[in-house]
Amino acid sequence: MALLPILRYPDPRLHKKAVAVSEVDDSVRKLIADMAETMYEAPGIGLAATQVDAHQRVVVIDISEDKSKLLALVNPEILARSGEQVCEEGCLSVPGIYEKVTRSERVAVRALDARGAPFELEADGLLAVCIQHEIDHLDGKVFVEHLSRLKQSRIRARLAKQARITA
Ligand code: GNR
Ligand code: NI
Repeated sequence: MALLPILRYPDPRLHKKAVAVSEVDDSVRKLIADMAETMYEAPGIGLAATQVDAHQRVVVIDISEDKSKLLALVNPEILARSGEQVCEEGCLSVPGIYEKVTRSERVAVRALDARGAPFELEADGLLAVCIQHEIDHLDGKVFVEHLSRLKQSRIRARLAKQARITA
């Protein structure tokens, strides 16, 4: 396993659209394992392949307290959605920034698992938020793009200032 570097907003590579995985082979399983290790180490509750500059439709999620429920989603698709919820979101690619985003309360998702077998999942609450946040990454969208232009430019300014301080 290996820790992978995480791209930081506003890196333009975060806006690439990931392509579907044609076959879940050992290289995809290695990507899943490395992404899981990277997510746990960060630590985060989700990670999309886009964030580690691998532009394939692969996501890992674990919202459990004890890091015991790793979920790997290959080619995830939202089949149905309902309701609305507002959650304060953060992102490993936008460190230190937390903002409220409105998303669907409940989603039904279809994906392939790490063996390539299809499965369906119904999620609500934080898991539903995380799935939507990660699929956005695969489509090249970072959560701050759900916010107003004004908030986005303030966030870019704050990140640029942080980068100057840590440089
Ligand atoms: O670790 C993460 N926490 C989080 C909190 C609220 C809503 C979404 C997330 S996902 C984020 C990890 C990440 O950046 N995934 O892409
Ligand atoms: Ni994110």
